[in-house]
Amino acid sequence: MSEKRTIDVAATQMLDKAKEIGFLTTFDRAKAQEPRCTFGNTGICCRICLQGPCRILPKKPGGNKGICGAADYTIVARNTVRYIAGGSAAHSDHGRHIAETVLHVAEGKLKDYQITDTTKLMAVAKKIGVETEGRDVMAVAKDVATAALDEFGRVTEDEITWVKANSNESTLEVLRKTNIMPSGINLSLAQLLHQTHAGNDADPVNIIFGGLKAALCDYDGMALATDLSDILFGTGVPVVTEANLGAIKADKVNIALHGHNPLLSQMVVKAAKEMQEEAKAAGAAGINLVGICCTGNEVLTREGVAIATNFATQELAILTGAMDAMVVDVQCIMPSLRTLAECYHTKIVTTMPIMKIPGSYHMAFDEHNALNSAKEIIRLAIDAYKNRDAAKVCIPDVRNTVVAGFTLESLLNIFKKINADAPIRVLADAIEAGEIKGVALFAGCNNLKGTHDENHFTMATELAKNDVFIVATGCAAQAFAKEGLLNGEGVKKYAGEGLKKLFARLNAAAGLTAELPLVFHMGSCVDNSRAQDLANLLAKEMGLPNRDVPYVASAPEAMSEKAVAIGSWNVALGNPVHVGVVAPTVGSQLVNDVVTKVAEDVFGGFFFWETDPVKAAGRLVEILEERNWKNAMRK
Ligand code: NFS
Ligand code: SF4
Repeated sequence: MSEKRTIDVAATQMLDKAKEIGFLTTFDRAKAQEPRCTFGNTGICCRICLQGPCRILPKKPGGNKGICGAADYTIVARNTVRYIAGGSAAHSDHGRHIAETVLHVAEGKLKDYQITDTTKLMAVAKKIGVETEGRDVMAVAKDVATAALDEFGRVTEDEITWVKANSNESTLEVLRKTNIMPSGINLSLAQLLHQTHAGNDADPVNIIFGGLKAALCDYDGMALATDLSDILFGTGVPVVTEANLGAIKADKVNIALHGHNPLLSQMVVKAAKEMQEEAKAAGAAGINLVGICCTGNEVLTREGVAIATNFATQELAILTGAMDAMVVDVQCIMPSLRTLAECYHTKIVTTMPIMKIPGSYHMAFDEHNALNSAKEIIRLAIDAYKNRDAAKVCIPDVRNTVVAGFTLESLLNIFKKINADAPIRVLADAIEAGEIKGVALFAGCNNLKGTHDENHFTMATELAKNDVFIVATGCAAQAFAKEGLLNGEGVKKYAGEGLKKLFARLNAAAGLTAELPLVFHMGSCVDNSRAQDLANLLAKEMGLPNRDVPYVASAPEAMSEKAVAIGSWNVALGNPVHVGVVAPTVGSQLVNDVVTKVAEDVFGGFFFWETDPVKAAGRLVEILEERNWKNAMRK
């Protein structure tokens, strides 16, 4: 574990403050976990049945086995794919919640939500084969939402809709041939849990393929979540805002939107607009919303809400002493928030039936009464503001300008100004001319096994220097936002000559008030589907199967089960994937070889683990160069 805690200046100030006043943060707890148990760390501890835990020494002469006889490869494969099941369940359940809401809007049951983007609705309907001609918007919305909900319960041989509709034919062929094309989400996840039950599948390759099927359900769930969120709340367009703890304002009622689902955070944004006067009546200059984690990315993309911080530093937002309420929904919310909040006036408000923290406020969010629910939360924050202790307020004066809101649509709108007929040609031309090497997606979390945000920053600047066009989502995008890579200055400081030339053309054409950023923020983690849409489009335009497109992905600080699921579908869809922490597959040479080597032969995509960010970036550049070289040779 690295001694340096973070590269984030604001976070460093807050961590010093925490030390001064004797708060233990997640950074302290991460340190206290060292040294890690090697069995767990490398994936060879099995706890799948009550006879366990069985810990395996794979190098022991004669081969070491679990009590049931499970070998290292079975145990490692089972443990790995069970991460995928968890991640896929989380993403797709989020998608289901949105789909259900769209259905209820279409049925006229919800007064506070509307169908906002009818253009996107029609585009999605066409894509998945829902009739649009001469039909009423609500009828189409109902069919699209129903199609999305059908993804969950399907138990037939039919193929899952969003994977099928979004993927290129050559990719689908591979998915079918390898028998990992899912039918229903619930079915695949249940089957995977069944497959990995004690005394069931012992074949590591078969287990991994079951895992990839579940990973495709993760992709499906997030693709429909993205589509339906855009339909409900609008498809983001470029916005200018700011990021880091300096976005918290001493003179305002501060509310952090933390978690993942836009159903709640969008309503809080709407309610806040209407309630500025109430905050003023309480003596504040108004209401200030800031985002943490992916719901923050959702409202950044659609509403321009500033980013406070990302996953690892969520506690530090409370340590500023100026956070009046933190409203959370689901996923990536540290239970420690409550303990910290107790030392301040901050109210932690949980809102979802499956996510409560003992001792915090629970205000059940009711879609039927969404705006009022949001208003109640804001009133709680205004009340808390009255109890704020000014002497405890300490907000780091650190913030960076952020230009975000780059959904695929908004990116293509910029490209369209250069090439109206085939906007994606703009990228393809730059690649084919050797001006840029390709596209890299940065996704994923923070992981305190390394220095917070360091891998993100170093890798992105290295790739930019090597003329790679960069898109980002999730906490990776938030790291870049905080570190000043989501603005035009980032281009001047870090882009290589080729990339700079492309930016000059894009800036001249874009006609935006702000210069384009070094890294294009595509949204939350479910919006990794937007990045895959970009890869698919690029593949088509360049006349290549996905496995040959100069497109790579990286999760420099992967943490969650969701990140494992995302990485895995990226591999299945043909993308090389870097992970910046050593994955718990290394306990079995066989499993590790399958996911890092054999996968490439089958899918074109593969994993590699590299904790050194300079080496990792170097390897990604090599991969892009190799793909370009092979493509040139084929011509
Ligand atoms: Ni993705 Fe986004 Fe962040 Fe990781 Fe958590 S917030 S859904 S899982 S930690 S990137
Ligand atoms: Fe041990 Fe087998 Fe049970 Fe795993 S499933 S805990 S290896 S006995």
